Amino acid sequence: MRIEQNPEFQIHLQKLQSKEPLFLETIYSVGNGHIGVRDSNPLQGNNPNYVGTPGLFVNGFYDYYPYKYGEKYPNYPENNQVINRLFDPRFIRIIVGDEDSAVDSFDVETVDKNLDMQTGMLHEIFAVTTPEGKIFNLIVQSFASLQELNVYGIRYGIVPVNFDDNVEIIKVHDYVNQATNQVANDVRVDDVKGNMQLDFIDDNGQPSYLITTYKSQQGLILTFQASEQMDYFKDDTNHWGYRTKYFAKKGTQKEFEFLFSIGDIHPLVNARMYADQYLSALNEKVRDTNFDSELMASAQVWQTFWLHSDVKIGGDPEVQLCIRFNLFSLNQSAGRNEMTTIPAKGLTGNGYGGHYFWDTEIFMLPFFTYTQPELAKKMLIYRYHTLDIALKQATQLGLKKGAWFAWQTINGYDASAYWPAGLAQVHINADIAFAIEQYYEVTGDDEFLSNYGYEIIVETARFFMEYGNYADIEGKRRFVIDRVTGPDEYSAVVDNNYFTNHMAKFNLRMVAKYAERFENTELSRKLNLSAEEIDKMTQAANDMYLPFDKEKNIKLQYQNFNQMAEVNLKNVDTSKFPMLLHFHPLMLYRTQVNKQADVIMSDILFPQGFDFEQLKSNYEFYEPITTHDSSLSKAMFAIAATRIHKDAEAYRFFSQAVQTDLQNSHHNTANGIHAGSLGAAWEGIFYGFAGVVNNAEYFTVNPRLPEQWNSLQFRFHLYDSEYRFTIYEHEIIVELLSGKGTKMKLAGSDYNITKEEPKQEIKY
Ligand code: IFM
Repeated sequence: MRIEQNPEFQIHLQKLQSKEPLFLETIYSVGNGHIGVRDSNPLQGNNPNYVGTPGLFVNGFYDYYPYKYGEKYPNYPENNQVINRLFDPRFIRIIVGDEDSAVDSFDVETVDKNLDMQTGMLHEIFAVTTPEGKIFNLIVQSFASLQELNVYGIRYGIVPVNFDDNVEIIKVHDYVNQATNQVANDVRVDDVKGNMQLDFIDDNGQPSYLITTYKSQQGLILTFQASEQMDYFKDDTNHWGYRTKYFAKKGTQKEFEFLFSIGDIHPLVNARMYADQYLSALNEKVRDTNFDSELMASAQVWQTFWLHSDVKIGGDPEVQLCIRFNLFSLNQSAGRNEMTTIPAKGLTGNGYGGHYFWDTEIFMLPFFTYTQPELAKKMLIYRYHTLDIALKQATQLGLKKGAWFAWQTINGYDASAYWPAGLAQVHINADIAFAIEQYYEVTGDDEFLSNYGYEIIVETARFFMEYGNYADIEGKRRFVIDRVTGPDEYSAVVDNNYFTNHMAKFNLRMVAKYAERFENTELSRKLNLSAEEIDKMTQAANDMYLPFDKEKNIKLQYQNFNQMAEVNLKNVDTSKFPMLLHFHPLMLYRTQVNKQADVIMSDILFPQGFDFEQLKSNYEFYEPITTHDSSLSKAMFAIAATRIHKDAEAYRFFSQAVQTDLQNSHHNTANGIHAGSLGAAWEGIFYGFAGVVNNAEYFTVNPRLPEQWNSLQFRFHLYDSEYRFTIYEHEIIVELLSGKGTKMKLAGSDYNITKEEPKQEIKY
């Protein structure tokens, strides 16, 4: 199979405005949800003075680092969890004559880079000059296989430009705790170095390692194979590797390829005890194969991905490229083993310690739920695997019942050192329940609901029953949820955050909605869920206090929001953005300044029967006081703007959101992609410009394309079927591609898309 390179799928260096090396390390990362490899300088990636964060991330492979608190109160997390950065598999040592890249400083200039998103292959050319002036081109091709998630391949080509001489290639990886010279004066970055141990596994004919963590007690096995012309060696200092020496001729290219097999994560004892067994399984994956055939197998999986998940935009090539990069990056980051999900930075950096947040459920999963539901399911099952921890966490913190999911975590335990913007974001519980219901509404997957989903729904609803209470407000008995932090992180520990209460209300209602089907089942016995408890939940949902300012016709972000000091953002010095890096948190919390969409989030997530004027008031009130310092914000305002027909603003916000990483618009892509923002951009298209509303009873599409676009095309799954939508300014074409079809409301009218009538062309 040969895949023709389609220019629309290439991230070519020339197209990028920034050429800053750390930014490029992120943008040109390759990954597959199990691993991610940053795009380091291949000759210097293991140099202690190298400025950057080169290396390999394995999703879920982390260690604990004790938090040092000035004042530590009960139940603060003892430890941070930080994703480990393993050695840099791109690193290679090249000796030209008597000059050695590991000792002498070779000058490495990037000539060109291209990431082919169709195949997942990164192709790079470097011009390398030795101190004595010998020049050679180093061509590097690499990929993380989507077919075989353990496999990473790299191929080096060497072409002498101005010399004939002996060249020696040495590929050794003998360290794990690599220093980073990245200066991180930013609360969003974890710059811990790592604290792993690397043991060589004796001698099975290729370099193989057991890498273990100290505190989290994890282990993984890793091995790599070289193409035939390389010799396996083990030197006096016990370093295993490959080497070869040859006489290089000017203008002649010689290639060397390596396939890494990077194992799954095991408990440390198992990893030690069964090392041989795990190793032989890993060997299987790279034996009797080569770079090209593994790349082709992986490229085929990428092709399938694009077939089902691509979004085609006519008339806006820049946005087109950005959205493709976003979808590509999301797919590169998605955990596929039910024990992991998507870190906020994907597997492209150690920003936020590699933690998982609500970003996954609210901003990224919708894309997967509609286009690769089986993958969304796996990531939701990850949450199920942390349910016991969430139950334990709730009781440890003093609640009688319910699950209190971690605000940010890898292993399920909360890892937020700063609880006002961390653990206090209890909306995470309802966010997870929301994503479960959304997955269920899109797939009708009963088995998932009974085996995993409903239990989470019940336990998160119990959380809100425990955390909230009744109070008299404006002469009425209301269910209130006090002392929480909503999505907006420039307000903290507030009473009755509209978004949180709204989400909790729906979480509580879900229990009754699905209760009947679980009556007298083993699950209901396990949950010990009585009719009385369900009634109380439903009652609390009905009595939920949702603060509203009638005069302004706005949903109030929280109960006392109107009392906070007003700030005109136009008067704030632009060098003070993002504000979180310049102001004490209290100076933000006491004002009406927002970091990100908050009230607007509930309008976006619950669009059914929305009130145009009300949404417009919310938008016009909240947008001017929002800094959009969070990359999750603009796409949400774009959706709201589309719904209230502020088309120019919608496009402006959307186009800024969609380019968050490719244009480095938050100036910190160096620390990793903003995976939530990339997913939010897809939502901007799906819920915004295409106008999709799905409330299980009806699937509706009400498009409103930006004037810059001639057309929009995408596919998605609904129940057992797959559809393709092609939208023009005044026409929707819907095609049933598989399955039996369903009823839909398209541009205000009802249609029945069936096998017999699989295509409809609707003028609107
Ligand atoms: O989850 C987000 C939060 O909403 C804003 N601060 C960063 C977090 C991780 O992306």
